[in-house]
Amino acid sequence: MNKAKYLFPSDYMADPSVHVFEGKLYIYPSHDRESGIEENDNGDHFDMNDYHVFSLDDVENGEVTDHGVVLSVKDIPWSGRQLWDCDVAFKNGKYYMYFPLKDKNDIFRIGVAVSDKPYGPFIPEKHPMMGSYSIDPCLFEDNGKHYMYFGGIWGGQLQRYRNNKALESAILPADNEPAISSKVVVLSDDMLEFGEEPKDVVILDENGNPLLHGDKHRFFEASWMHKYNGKYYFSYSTGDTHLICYATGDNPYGPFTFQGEILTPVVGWTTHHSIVEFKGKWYLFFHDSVPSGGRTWLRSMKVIEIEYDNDGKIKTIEGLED
Ligand code: FUB
Repeated sequence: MNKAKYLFPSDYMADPSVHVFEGKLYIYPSHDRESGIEENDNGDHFDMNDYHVFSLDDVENGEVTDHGVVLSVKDIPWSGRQLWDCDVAFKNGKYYMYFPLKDKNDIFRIGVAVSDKPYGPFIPEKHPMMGSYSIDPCLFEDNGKHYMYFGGIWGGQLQRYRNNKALESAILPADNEPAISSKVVVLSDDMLEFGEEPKDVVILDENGNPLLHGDKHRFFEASWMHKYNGKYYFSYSTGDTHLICYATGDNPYGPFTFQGEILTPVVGWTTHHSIVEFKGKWYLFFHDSVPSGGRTWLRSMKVIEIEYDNDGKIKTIEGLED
């Protein structure tokens, strides 16, 4: 499969987080909609208010099943607005959906909702996770522990925090200062809270120095973690430079060394992905805004196979801008 294909042409879905549960691929996307809010740097135009779940049992020939609405803003007791990129983890017979949502003070928090099935419905907890902030949770299981990677700058509000504490006012670094990092945290045994203080996911260049804020490859949002041949691959979006990049490390906390670009810019401002192995092949799930004529808040899910070389380097996918 060397050509990207759209997964669900009949509605706008973005930020696909994909896992294998019960032998099938389950896709947990954001559900884009036209709410009439004008585009701005705060991302107010991404005004989503529910999630659907999708499944498929064969990427190349399978039918995509839409399991319908599994969680809505109106059912979340602490909700303000904007359900952004979610993800799901499995433990001891239960599925846990993690979602970023602005609370009633317009601050992004991360919430949890629980189901007995991978396809929901998911029942939200009464409060957001204690100490949670920012957006884009990604769940990764390794040696029996569940890790959450999260965070995003600009509209994702990560620049409002340092060392897990809210600042008096947001600070983006200067271009020659180290970039703001994604965060990683082990979850508590019951999966409902952080099990420790979140730590920085530091990305180093080939000389061992942290990537700088002015680097076009620095972290912006859309954290994803996967493991290939015993190595940990941290991948992410560079936001305003529109790339999906990756860095590798020896353990889930890093540090990670920058390796390269996985996906060059697609149509639409955002780019966001997940990487998963299924039936012996590796796939990149992502989105673009081609079907909506470039409207960046109306995105469509796609999938393409990825390839590694003998050194474990991922071959860059380019030329999907049209
Ligand atoms: O879908 C809303 C936001 O757009 C996501 O949380 C970001 O990663 C970007 O894709």
